[in-house]
This record gives sequence, structure tokens and C-alpha cells, in this order.
Amino acid sequence: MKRRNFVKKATLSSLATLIGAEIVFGNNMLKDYTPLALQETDPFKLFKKNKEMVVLNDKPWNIEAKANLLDDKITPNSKMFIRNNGRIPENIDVNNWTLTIDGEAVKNKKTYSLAELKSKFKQYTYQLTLECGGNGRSEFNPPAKGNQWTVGAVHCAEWTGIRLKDLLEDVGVKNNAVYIGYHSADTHLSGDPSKEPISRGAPMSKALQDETLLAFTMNGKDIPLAHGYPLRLVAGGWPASVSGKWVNRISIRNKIHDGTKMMGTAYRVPKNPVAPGEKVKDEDMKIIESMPVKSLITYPKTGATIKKETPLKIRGHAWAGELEVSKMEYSIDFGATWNKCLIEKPANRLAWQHFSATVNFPKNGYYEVWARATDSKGISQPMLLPGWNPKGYLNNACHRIAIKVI
Ligand SMILES: Nc1nc2c(c(=O)[nH]1)N[C@H]1C(S)=C(S)[C@@H](COP(=O)(O)O)O[C@H]1N2
Ligand SMILES: [Mo]
Repeated sequence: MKRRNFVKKATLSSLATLIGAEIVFGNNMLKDYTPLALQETDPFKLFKKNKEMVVLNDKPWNIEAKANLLDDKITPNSKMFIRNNGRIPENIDVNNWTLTIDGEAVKNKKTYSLAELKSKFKQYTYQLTLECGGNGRSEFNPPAKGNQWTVGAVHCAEWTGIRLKDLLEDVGVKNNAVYIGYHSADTHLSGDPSKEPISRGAPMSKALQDETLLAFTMNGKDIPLAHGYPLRLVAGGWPASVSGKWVNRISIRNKIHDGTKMMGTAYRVPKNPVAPGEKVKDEDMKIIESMPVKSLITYPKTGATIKKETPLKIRGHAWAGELEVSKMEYSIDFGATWNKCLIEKPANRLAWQHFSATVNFPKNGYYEVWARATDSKGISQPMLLPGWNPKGYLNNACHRIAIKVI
């Protein structure tokens, strides 16, 4: 007689964690059975997202925030965009989760349990800005294929974990190391187990930065499933695609990592400006590294009506990839003149910075408030669109909100 394949105890307890209650007769469930509570199809309930979030795609799940939702200094889970390339892993057995470090440039391949990672290495906490390389894609013309992100594919949460550099030192890296590449537990939409939805990475210089973490905690709690539970690579300031979710293997490569979505037009832009719609040769493309300077007005919400007597206090965040934002300005005359905003220092390197200003309007009528950040190298956001590129990356145009003064 064949033995029935019951759910393992560890899996059961992680299912219970996800549901938020003990599954009383869980021992009777078959191995691949997903409890109804986790078959939820309402993404807002499923991922505990704010009702104002916008679903761009459900296969895979891609959900974006709106500017006004990102008003918190540290983004809570409910307002964080979700970007998935494949299927979120199911039935995660957190007690048996391991991370393997391998690759051509590893001294000795090594596997760690989650418990070992947590106990063996010092833990650090940083606020880290993660912006999807395709944030702002919807504005490009001719349109670029992919999720039509407007402005909401960015967040700055507080991540706690161990430094990737401490782990790499423990493993031992050969001096021919060039790049690290991550591998994860999410599965390809086709269901083909030999295909990875995404496997990107970063040069050793980025991998070895103090702020590059292997995180297990977000905003003081276990990382939510959709954002990479139980282990995530977090590399702030670079396209968020570098921050692999559900990471179970990191390869130390002796060449630029050649995983899925490292080649062609994926997360790559032309080395030199091209005409909109132009075909670009592969050798004329480069991998996106540090993200460009950008900002977002998170209060008030676009479309607000205000009384002329009360000056408007605007606020928001600004970030500049690896750099700091050194100047923040606003304009109420479509960019003809600019006024200074107050800009705070970041909580730590690679965290977004908060700005504010008090705006006076000369008379009743329709206005737009535009915001423009300048990075520490003196580069400012373009007022409208930056250079077109085949996949619509890096749109860091000034954010604009409409205001009616009565
Ligand atoms: N394993 C895995 N990691 C991933 C992805 C993915 O699909 N699978 N998407 C990447 C991309 S393109 C982005 S923009 C960010 C999104 O992170 P978030 O969903 O936590 O906001 O995760 C990155 N890490
Ligand atoms: Mo992304």
C-alpha cells in the first residue's frame, strides 16, 4: 500500500504562520494541498495591501502604490509595491530553508541554515530605497512593453539582516570574483522547473558594501511572503531587481552573472542616447547600476482643492541611487522658476530623504506643483521625460501634482 503524503510538521507551522492561526487538523492535509485561506484571490486581503493600491497584473502579481500612499517616512507593507516575475513560492518550510554559496569564484561551496545565518553573524538594520527599474515606464512613447508603472514602484522600508560581505568572508572568495548572482525559490510562470523567473546580481563592489544585506526582517517583523520571506537580498539604490526575494543560493561568479534577465534589453539601457523607437544593438547596451536622482510629492494628493488663505505645506521623499540628494526645489509655474525645499539628511546611506516646503499661491486658479531633486554631483531630474530606451527604464522626470486654489 502506498503511504499517503502528509504535510510535514515544519511546513504546517509555516502555513499556520501565514494564516495567523493553528491549523487544528492540519496533520490530515495532503502534501500539496493549499488551505482555502491561502487560496484567497483578493490581492488586498492576500497581501494585506491598502485598498488604494493598483493591480497592474495578476499573473504574476504586480501591484503599485500611488504617490500619496507613500507619505510614511518608512514604507509599511500595506503600501509597498509588489513586483513579481514568476509565481510566489508556496509551502515554504522555513525550518529547513538553506542558503548555498557556490560559483566559480567560491573557495569552498557552503550551505547555511537560516538559524546559522541568524546566530553566526552580526545583524544590522538599514532603511533602504528600492525602486523598480521600470518605475515611470507608462510615460514613454513609443510605449515600452512591461508593467505600466506610473510613479508608485518605489519604497523605503527598514530591513534587518546580515551583511553579505560578512557571509562572503566566512565562505572565502577567490580573487577572480567579479559578480554575485542570486537564485530564488519562486517558479517560472510556464511551470517549467528548469527555468528561473529571474536571476540577477551585482558586481563585487556592490555586494561588499556595508548596506548590502541578506535580510530576514522588514519593519521589525518577518518579511511578508510577497516581499521575499524568509530571506531576501537587499541592495538599496540599485534597480530593485537586484534585490532577490526568496533567495536560496548565491553564486560568486568569475564573470558578469549571466542569469535570467541579465541580457538583451532586460534591465539594460543604451550606452548613448537613441531616437525613440530605435533598435539598439546588444553591444551598445549597458546594465543599469545606481538609480538616477528622483523625488515624489506624497502630500497633498494630486487634485487637491485648497483655500487661498492657508499656505500649502507640501512634503515627500527624494533619493539618488548611490548618491545623496543635496538640493530639493519646487515650482508652481511649470518649471519657469524654482524655490527651495527643506531636505533632511538620510537616516543612513541609501535611504530616501524627506523634504518639505510651504507654498503660497498668488491668486485663485489651477496650478501644478512640480518637484525637482539634485544629487551630490549636481545632476537634477529632467522636467519631463529623460531619454527613451527599449524597455522604458529610468524615468526620473519631475513628479507633478495638480492643485486648485479657491
Ligand atoms: N526572486 C525574485 N526576486 C525578485 C523579483 C522576482 O520576481 N523574483 N522581482 C525583482 C524586481 S524586478 C523588483 S522591482 C523587486 C520588487 O520588490 P518588492 O516586490 O518587494 O517590491 O524584487 C526583485 N526581486
Ligand atoms: Mo523591477
